[in-house]
Amino acid sequence: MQGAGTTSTPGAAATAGSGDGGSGEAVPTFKIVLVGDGGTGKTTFVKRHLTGEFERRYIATLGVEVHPLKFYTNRGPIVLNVWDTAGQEKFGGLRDGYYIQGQGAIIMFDVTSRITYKNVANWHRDLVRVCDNIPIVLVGNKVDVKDRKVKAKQINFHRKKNLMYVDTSAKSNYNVEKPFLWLARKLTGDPNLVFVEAPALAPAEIQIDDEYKRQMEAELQQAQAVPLPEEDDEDM
Ligand SMILES: Nc1nc2c(ncn2[C@@H]2O[C@H](COP(=O)(O)OP(=O)(O)O)[C@@H](O)[C@H]2O)c(=O)[nH]1
Ligand SMILES: [Mg+2]
Repeated sequence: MQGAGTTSTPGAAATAGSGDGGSGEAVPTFKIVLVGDGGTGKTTFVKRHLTGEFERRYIATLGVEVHPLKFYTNRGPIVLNVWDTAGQEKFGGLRDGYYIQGQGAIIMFDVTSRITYKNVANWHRDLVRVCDNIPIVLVGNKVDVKDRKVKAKQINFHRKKNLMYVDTSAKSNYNVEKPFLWLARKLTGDPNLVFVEAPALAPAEIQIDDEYKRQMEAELQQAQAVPLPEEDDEDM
């Protein structure tokens, strides 16, 4: 860590009230909200990370499950408390209590369902209405499905709003740690932060072959290199 000025790092305030894991030193802890349409794979995704499964707690008044995901980084451990709904998003928006004091967010859609991508704009609007200026990752899940309906070149929302984008497959563990690595870098203000231990994950239920991964990564890279179309929100 740097000397002077560390108290004003983005994560400093978040350490208050966090557990010390028995070491006597507070582990920096951040609230991450997970949003997106029902059925996109949010719960499956957060449950891949076994440390969060172990200590998850249910907040009955809000109908929320909080998964404390612990990551070991070159800067020491950090905990991302990931908030997941009990399914309320299927019936409309979420209450402000879900978003309040969110320090980072993941907006998930399902690459096999166009409507879930269209609704990303609504989730983003609801989120930033309460959480102004927090790091947000857009996640396109279920990329293991070959009949993909939302292709890399159609995914532009993040480029207009300055979000990170990640392709994931929760069922195969593909890229499931990547959104958290990006958030951890933003929240600590250290772009060079790395995970020094691979997070413990539930065993993959399906496999994506390496050739298919390479192809997806190439398509994503190409799509990001193309200049943004001017008004393409509706023309998917
Ligand atoms: N093929 C595939 N199915 C997935 C993936 N992630 C989740 N699912 C399935 O999508 C459905 C909805 O998942 P769930 O986690 O309940 O979504 P949530 O409503 O957003 O929490 C379930 O049947 C999951 O098994 C994935 O990466 N690939
Ligand atoms: Mg769920």
